[in-house]
Amino acid sequence: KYHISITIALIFMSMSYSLAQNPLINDQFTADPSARVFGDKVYVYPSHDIIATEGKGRIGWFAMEDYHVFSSENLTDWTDHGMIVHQNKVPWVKPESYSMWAPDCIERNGKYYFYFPTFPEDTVTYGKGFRIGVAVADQPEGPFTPEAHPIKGVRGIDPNVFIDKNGQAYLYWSAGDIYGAKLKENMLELDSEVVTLKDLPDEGLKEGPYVFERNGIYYLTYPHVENKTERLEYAISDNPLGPFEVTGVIMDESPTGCWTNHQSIINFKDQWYLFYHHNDYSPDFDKARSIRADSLFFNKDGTIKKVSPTLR
Ligand code: FUB
Repeated sequence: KYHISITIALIFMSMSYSLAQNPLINDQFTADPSARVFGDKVYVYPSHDIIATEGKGRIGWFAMEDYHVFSSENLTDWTDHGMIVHQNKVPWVKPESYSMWAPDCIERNGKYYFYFPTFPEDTVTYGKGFRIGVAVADQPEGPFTPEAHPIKGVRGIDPNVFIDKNGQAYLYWSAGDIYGAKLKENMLELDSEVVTLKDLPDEGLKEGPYVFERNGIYYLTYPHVENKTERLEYAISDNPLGPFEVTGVIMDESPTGCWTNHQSIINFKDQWYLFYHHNDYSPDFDKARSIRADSLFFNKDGTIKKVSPTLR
């Protein structure tokens, strides 16, 4: 079945060069896009989906062994800067865990901090389940040097970092609910207690936090499963750690059944954009996804207008 999926994917990919801008990357699977504006370019740090095969990941499940970073000056032409972090090159990572899930990257004082969740090798020291590591670079495209240990006090997936106007940085992540804490100036250690972000919906999985600020409003955006597939929702607050008020839907559930979605939101050249993913190139297997972007608009009161994906 997966070989058929791959064949279909390759056919779609070869057709795509003459088609529209979405999906953004056409020669490999990409998911969970974390978009950032660094200088005059947009950089996207996605997960890099591959198809698991015997001895290489868990067949029928997500499989990722590394990360690439892509940049663009116009959101149409993308440069692949190549592999920036590989599971076998991070000291604390279980070799060949194929679980390099959704990352994020942020700049502080001329350094670029790349956050990624995956499984540790030493479960006695780090426990079972996902931990979150950091790799540091002098340029957005690397080379990135991984830290020797995952971040202390953090267990979960989908790291997201937000730096407030006063310079305080925050780390967010998910583990069923969404959690947050202050980060130290060094961006490598927590600087506060971990809080469970309130008041998000009680029911259903919430993951993929992405926080941004606009006109004094802190927006916490997150995929939430209420029905069958993930819907992109948001909540607002006047404080980066909440409490938040559930405010609306950014993108409805996938009309074609892709189970996950995962977002980031940036302002580039005075236009807001939503980055997200869909399984365009793998319609029969929703763990092989492709990143997309569409314009995003706000209402006068600061609420977000729903984005309709430009699906094929
Ligand atoms: O890519 C693996 C997982 O799927 C991510 O961590 C979640 O946000 C979902 O997109």
